[in-house]
Amino acid sequence: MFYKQGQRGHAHTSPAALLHSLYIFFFHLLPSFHLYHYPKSAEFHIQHNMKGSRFMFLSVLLYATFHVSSLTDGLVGNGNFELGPKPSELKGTVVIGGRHAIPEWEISGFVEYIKSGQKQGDMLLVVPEGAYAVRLGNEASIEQKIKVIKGMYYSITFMVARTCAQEERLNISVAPDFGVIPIQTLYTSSGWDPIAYGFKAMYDVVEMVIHNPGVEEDPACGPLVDSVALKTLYPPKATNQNLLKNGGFEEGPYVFPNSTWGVIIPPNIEDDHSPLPGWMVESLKAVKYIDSPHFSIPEGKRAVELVAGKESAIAQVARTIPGKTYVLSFSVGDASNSCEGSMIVEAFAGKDTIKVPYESKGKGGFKRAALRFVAASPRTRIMFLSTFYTMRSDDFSSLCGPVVDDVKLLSLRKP
Ligand SMILES: *[C@@H]1O[C@H](CO)[C@@H](O)[C@H](O)[C@H]1NC(C)=O
Ligand SMILES: *[C@@H]1O[C@H](CO)[C@@H](O)[C@H](O)[C@H]1NC(C)=O
Ligand SMILES: [Ca+2]
Ligand SMILES: [Ca+2]
Repeated sequence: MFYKQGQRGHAHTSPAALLHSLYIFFFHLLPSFHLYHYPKSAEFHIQHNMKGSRFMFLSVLLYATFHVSSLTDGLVGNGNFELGPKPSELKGTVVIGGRHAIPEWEISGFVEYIKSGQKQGDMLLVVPEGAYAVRLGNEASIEQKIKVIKGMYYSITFMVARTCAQEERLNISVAPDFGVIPIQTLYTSSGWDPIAYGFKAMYDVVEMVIHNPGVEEDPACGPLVDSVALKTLYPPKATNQNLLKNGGFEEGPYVFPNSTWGVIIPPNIEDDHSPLPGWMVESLKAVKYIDSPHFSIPEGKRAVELVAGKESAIAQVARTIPGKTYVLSFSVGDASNSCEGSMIVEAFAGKDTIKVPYESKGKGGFKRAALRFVAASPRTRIMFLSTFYTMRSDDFSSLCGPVVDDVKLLSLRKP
């Protein structure tokens, strides 16, 4: 859902904040309910486990809270930069009107306000959404203060496009978290990528800063940024139905409703908070988070596409009992995005591994696979990667790969 600028503020009026805190409060009180963070299952579990008006009240409250929280999901104030500086605050494209020239944002350094269709030399600048975006030149940054709930997890999704040939990077930070995201590999051929970043709110008001740390000869060289959106994350817990958290990838970053490109999840840095709760993106390159309105998804509404061969992997550490036998089961498929050919997904559980071949016709479909193993230690690392790089048959500049979804880890009673 997109919320027009100004509306976000209403989502944080005190009743909403109160309900939100109540949610956190009850969440801590009720660990034994196996409370998934989806409204339907929360209701279901509570009504099934307990009867009586007190618990009906709870389920109503939880239901209400979920609805309130969803109001916060969407663009931040003027997150699409459609509101711009006054003509007097611009010199050509360069914003010269001071820190507050772009409504809702605070800017510094060499910031340009770019209109769609504008040319730079022979190059036509692409604006990902609407008619305007910003370009962050040398040492440029844009920041916005956001009201959040202290202790909760959030993800930021924004669109970024490279405009010059050299290496470009962005440092996105919400103190004390920060992540430096290289904008070298373009994962989509549209010229821009939706990128996700996760953080844990340490204060009630946080400062989100997007900064280009580069210093180039041409001060205007730097990435274009547009469509900055925020989503609250509800990190799911492991249950006795699944020893892995968020095994179906249903909880994850904000996906723009009309973006057909999925969302790029860059590799985590140490101590980072993943925008894909439970999972870490490892290695050098990103994975792609895909949604059911635009892709074929094995289970539920979300899944992960391994787009960068052995250079990207997703992992999670599960609690296990040494000597006990476990079964790791999962779906391997294709996203119905013209990603064709022989694919292999490698799954790891500690030192045990399985290679799962999948012949993709690029039209959707999946199969189940399972790895049985005996745990060697109290913590077992579960990891998935794709053996090969694959390119879309309709678009040789777009990386693609096998889809992984519905990952389950269970212990076997009789080994
Ligand atoms: C999505 O579509 C809406 C309505 O057509 C439009 O206002 C918005 O700018 C679009 N967003 C993106 C990211 O393309
Ligand atoms: C990124 O930004 C954070 C917060 O402003 C800062 O502490 C960190 O040093 C920056 N890192 C780089 C590589 O620019
Ligand atoms: Ca825009
Ligand atoms: Ca799923």
